Amino acid sequence: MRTSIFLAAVILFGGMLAWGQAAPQAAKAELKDAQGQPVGNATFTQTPAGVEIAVTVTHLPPGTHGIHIHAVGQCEPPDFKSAGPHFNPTNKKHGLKNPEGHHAGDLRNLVVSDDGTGTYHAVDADVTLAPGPNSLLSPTGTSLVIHAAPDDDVTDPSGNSGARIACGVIVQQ
Ligand SMILES: [Cu+2]
Repeated sequence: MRTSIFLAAVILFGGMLAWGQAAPQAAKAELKDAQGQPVGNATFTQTPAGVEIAVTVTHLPPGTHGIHIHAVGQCEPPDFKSAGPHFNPTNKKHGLKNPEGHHAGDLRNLVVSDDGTGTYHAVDADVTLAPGPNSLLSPTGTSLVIHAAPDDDVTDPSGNSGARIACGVIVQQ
């Protein structure tokens, strides 16, 4: 009896240790434009409510831009097609306002001021930094992509947000 309690405690403690090691708490992405120039960075922090995303950008066209998490951790300029479609592990339709949505990688728009700078903050409840299907740190990776035009939050699968103008691979910090 005493041995089995001891064993249970060892297994529980070992499991907690393994979980602690396996669950990253932070990630980052360095954003570059189609010419390969740095245009900002993003941090991703695990919280109980989801992944908190903080983005700072510079040297981008003023206005409203679609911003999403895309399904592949590759940012090959100039078109960044290598980043794949929106991160969508649950096979939903695109758009935060789409009744059949939304992609886990869908985010509300980023606003860039007249001087080309912008800051952005969001919490994405549909993704995690921990292992699993919704992980931003999956084996194929994920990336953060900024588009030329605003996301209309309904058009599947892209939000009609135009060309990809900046991209950064999301990596564990
Ligand atoms: Cu996108």
